[in-house]
Amino acid sequence: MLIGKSPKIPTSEITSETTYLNRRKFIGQSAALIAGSGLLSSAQAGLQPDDEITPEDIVTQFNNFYEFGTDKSDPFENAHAMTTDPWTVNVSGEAKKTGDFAFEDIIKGMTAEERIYRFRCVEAWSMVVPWMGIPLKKILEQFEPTGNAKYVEFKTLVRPDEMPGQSSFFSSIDWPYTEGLRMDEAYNPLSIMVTGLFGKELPNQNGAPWRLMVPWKYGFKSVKSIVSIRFVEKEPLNTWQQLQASEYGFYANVNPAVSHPRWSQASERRLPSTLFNTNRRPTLPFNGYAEEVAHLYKGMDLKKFF
Ligand SMILES: Nc1nc2c(c(=O)[nH]1)N[C@H]1C(S)=C(S)[C@@H](COP(=O)(O)O)O[C@H]1N2
Ligand SMILES: [Mo]
Repeated sequence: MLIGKSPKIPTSEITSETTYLNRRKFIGQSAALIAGSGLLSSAQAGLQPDDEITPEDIVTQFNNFYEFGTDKSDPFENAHAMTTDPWTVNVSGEAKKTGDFAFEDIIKGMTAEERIYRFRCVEAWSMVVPWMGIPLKKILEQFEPTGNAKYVEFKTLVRPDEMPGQSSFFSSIDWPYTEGLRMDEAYNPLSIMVTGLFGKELPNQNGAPWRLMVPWKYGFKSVKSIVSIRFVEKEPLNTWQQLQASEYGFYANVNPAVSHPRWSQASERRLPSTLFNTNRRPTLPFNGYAEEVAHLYKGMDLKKFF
């Protein structure tokens, strides 16, 4: 039952599931489909001619969600234990409207749009995912952030009895998983809150009931299962920077010219890949979205602000 958990999606905007099951479907074809369904052209921004949608079983069974374990298969195996209804979100900080809100009330009257985005993990694998989402700006504006709100910080649920990774002796993460964006990044039209994928409700392992998606940044910015939104004046300390500041920064813009200290970022491995066909392709600046976002970083040394 979608009501109360996910915004209603007009059927005209849902591409039939059988389309997605066609594993060899190229973006060229899906672009025609999008045009036919009247979606925004921004849905296609950044896609390259040889991009094709990653098979659904990879998108939903090869995950990073350390709250459920560190193996790529752990989230799919363990995340069903997370209860996402009811879901309360605390809004705080530099905004006129703060407090506890029911997830359904925040997204009431908003429509999830399909956005097919390239998705690049800092570990150098990549996918192409048909997300369903709501522009982040639309969501944040309703809380009327004040002039002091320079950044927005997001936090994931903490519930160790449903999230085995949070009570693991081996975890060095200081929960909750925390991320943040500069307000102008958050208000960029590419930034969305994801509530679904492949035309369906968002699976737990992908960050139900909603997660962030900023396609020009490494995947760790896209914080899952969000329960806290805080408007702040100072740059938030995000989880991966807190863990290893020499390897992970705040900005995390996809950048072939800035290597991770332990591996190059010049190329990426597009899933599905095998030992014999690693399916490597060059990394694109801002993950292919330079035209839409490069202006946000004018005058900044992106080797320093990595
Ligand atoms: N709460 C939380 N959010 C998270 C993570 C996590 O471990 N915990 N992993 C991040 C990383 S490193 C990546 S690559 C993406 C993976 O998203 P996906 O599993 O939906 O592909 O989620 C990001 N969001
Ligand atoms: Mo990642």
